[in-house]
Amino acid sequence: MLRVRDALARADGARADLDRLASLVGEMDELFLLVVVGEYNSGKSTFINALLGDEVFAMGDLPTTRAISILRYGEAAAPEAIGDNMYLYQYPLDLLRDLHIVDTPGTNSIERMEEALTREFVPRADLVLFVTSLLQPLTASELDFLAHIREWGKKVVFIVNGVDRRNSDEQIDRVREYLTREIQTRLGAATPTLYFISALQSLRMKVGSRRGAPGQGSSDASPVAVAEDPRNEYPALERYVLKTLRETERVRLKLLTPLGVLRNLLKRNVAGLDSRLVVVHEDARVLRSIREQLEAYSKEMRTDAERYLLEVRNVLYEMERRGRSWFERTIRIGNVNFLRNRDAVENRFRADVVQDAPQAIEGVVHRMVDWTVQRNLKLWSSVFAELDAHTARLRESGALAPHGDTEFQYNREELFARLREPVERRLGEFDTEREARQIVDSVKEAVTAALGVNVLALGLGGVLVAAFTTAALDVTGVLTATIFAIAGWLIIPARRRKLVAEFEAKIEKLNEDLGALLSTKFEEQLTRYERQLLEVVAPYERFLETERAKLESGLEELRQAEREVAALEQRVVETFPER
Ligand SMILES: Nc1nc2c(ncn2[C@@H]2O[C@H](COP(=O)(O)OP(=O)(O)O)[C@@H](O)[C@H]2O)c(=O)[nH]1
Ligand SMILES: [Mg+2]
Repeated sequence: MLRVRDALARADGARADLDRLASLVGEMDELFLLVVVGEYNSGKSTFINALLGDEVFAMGDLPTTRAISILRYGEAAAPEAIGDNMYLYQYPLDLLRDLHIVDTPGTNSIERMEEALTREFVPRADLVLFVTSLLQPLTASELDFLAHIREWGKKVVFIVNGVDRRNSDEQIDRVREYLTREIQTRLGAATPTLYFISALQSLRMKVGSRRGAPGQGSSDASPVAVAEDPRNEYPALERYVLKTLRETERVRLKLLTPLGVLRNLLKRNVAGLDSRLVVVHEDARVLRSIREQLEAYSKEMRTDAERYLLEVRNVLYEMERRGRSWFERTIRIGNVNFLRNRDAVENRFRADVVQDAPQAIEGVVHRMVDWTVQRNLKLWSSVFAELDAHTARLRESGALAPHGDTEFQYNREELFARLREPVERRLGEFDTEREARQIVDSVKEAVTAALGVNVLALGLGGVLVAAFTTAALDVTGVLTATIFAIAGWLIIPARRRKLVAEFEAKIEKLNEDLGALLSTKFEEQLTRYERQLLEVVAPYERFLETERAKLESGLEELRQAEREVAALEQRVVETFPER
């Protein structure tokens, strides 16, 4: 029991069950509890009074017993309240030295609270005496209550009260047959033990015989023959309680009580943990799907980035091609005057070679960034939709309802709120234009720094124009310097070849640098996007992982305990066979 309690505490078991286990340990030290249940007015109090041979409990036509009444050995005294809705009665009857008798509020009265009291008390019973009436044997509510008792694995002895009200002896036989059949089929129980009695008759007889024999006072109540009615089985029932029960049955039942409670509790909790595990798997599936979406997004973005970078490379390639033919055409002896004019050369180079390459590249970068940002927005939207749908499903299935008295429900609800909130916030704050502008600006800054452009140029395009012109200037600078070299005239074709080669190298480097830079920047941005989403999801993933581990080890412990309980029950039954 202690082990199960600990395992249950670790797995966030229901508080009520933890309390139940804690008190169960204490209850094992207590005397055998004989608990009398039945609908109100079925004669429970009268029966107990008959056992005592005295009118200790109030009897009446209305629901009279409002609280659990525990009767134990002691000098007769006024009942004493011991806790909510529980009273302690004392009576000097020898039988009570070995067991306590409990009178319960009747079931099926309009006071549902009273029935609840009795229901809650059932697990403590070592033996349940179920009082029903001959005139109305086994009502629907009785059957329901019996099912509840059965859940706790209690032994039940049936008392069919009021045989004095029978029309004929056959009626008793018919009811016996009926009850045996119904209890067997409806509750799947073994042949029930039934006693047909008249509690009232027997009480009267015993009280009468006592009065007739003064001096016996409050010693043990001796069985009294109710000779008047041979169909009143009260004497047999009394023998069962006073003798059989006190001798061997008591030990067997007393040992089976905590085992039955454990069995019931384990069964429910195993089912509970199982369904929580299903829930955890369900949540984990949603998170996995979010991760998959993120992965798909990243993969798609990387593929698209390559395509965009290829476009950039093509622009540069075209420029390189134009440059080559430009050099072929321009570096000629006939162009000496033009070549001397540095500004003219620069302008012509810009017009003929650079052309709109910077704008084209800027355009590609813009498209690429816009696409990335747009798709990121879409990713967050679909994550949100996924969470939303999941939450709706949970709510529909009642999983988020605050019914659970365990930590688990609370955590789940809270974590879901925590998971939704940043997603919702991100979506609310999503400004695709601003975000794109920021990324393009950071690309621009990086290009400025990497290509050593010293300009106050506006926009990425301007920076690129400056970068290309610098590259060209370097080349034409060399050109103008060499053009006046003394031997220059003679070696122009060779010089031209060298210049073209230098230009090509420059462009190639520019191409490489720009490509590397763009893909680094892009990768940075993508990683930032991935991190943003993972930061939201990761805590919940960790929670689910802990929860899963906790549930699985809890389940294993509880299942092991179930096997041990079954083995113990087997041992008790074998050691103390039923008579
Ligand atoms: N005729 C008859 N009346 C009974 C019998 N047992 C109890 N009663 C009456 O039924 C009423 C309810 O009995 P009581 O013991 O208070 O029922 P409880 O509500 O189950 O405790 C009382 O008026 C009793 O006198 C019985 O065997 N025969
Ligand atoms: Mg009563």
